Amino acid sequence: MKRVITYGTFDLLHYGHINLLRRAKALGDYLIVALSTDEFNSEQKGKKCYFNYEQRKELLESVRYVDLVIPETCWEQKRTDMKEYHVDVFVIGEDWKGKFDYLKDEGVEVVYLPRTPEISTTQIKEDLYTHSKH
Ligand code: C2G
Repeated sequence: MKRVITYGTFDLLHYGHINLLRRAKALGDYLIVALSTDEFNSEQKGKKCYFNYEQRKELLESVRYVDLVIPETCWEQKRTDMKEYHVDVFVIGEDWKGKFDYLKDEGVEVVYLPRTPEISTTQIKEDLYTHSKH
């Protein structure tokens, strides 16, 4: 049982997120998503989410590639997560390339995947705002 983990906010869930989750799951048999809490988003990531943690969690749990959703409450939990959840592979978008190489010290394979171009939660919000003006 190869266990994969990824981390993120996943607000306004879109096909870019799904592309990431599908590829992450393909690297193993069991995919854990550490979902950024509302507090972590606002205090540490400077993100204001449209959907709250429970709503984002429910959406992710409905995705066929996702086996477990856990809270991401701080930057530092990754090392302990690798041990606690017996993780084999850490996956994240390549916008984070190099930032989590230290997890290799925990015996974990670190994989950065290409992002899906042209889609982002920020872009969706901007487009909706622009359209609402016309
Ligand atoms: N993503 C992607 N393509 C996009 C948008 C997002 O592949 N067009 C990926 C990101 O690279 C990330 C995941 O989808 O791997 C979730 O995206 P975000 O919610 O923006 O995640 P982020 O805020 O980068 O959180 O501790 C790590 C952080 O929690 C990562």
